Amino acid sequence: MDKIIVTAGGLAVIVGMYWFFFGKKSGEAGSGFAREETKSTWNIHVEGGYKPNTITINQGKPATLTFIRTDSNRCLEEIIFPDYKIKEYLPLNIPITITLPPKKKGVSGFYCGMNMFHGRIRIV
Ligand SMILES: [Cu+2]
Repeated sequence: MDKIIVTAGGLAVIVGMYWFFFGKKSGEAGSGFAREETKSTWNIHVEGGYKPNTITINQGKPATLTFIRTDSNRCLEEIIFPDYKIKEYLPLNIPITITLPPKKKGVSGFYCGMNMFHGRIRIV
């Protein structure tokens, strides 16, 4: 009888732990995803890289990205979106707006003229 109680108790602990970890993990993933902001208009500050360097946009909805470069590093004066065949010059302190037509879901990237600084575009 004692053995059965111990086994049942052990099982309850295992189930509890499973519920705790699994439940918590899926909850975190869910809320983490919900917290991820999806916008079609983004302002990106170019200063020692791209801030933010990951943006989330909606598929099929044109996204307007405005870049303002305040970093005099010439490395950042050019921006390239290889998937969209877009190459733009970012003058210092002058906002430049780029419109992207996000056709398919997934992750796309952009980088500076020398491929040193990177940004990510998530299309959801
Ligand atoms: Cu560069």
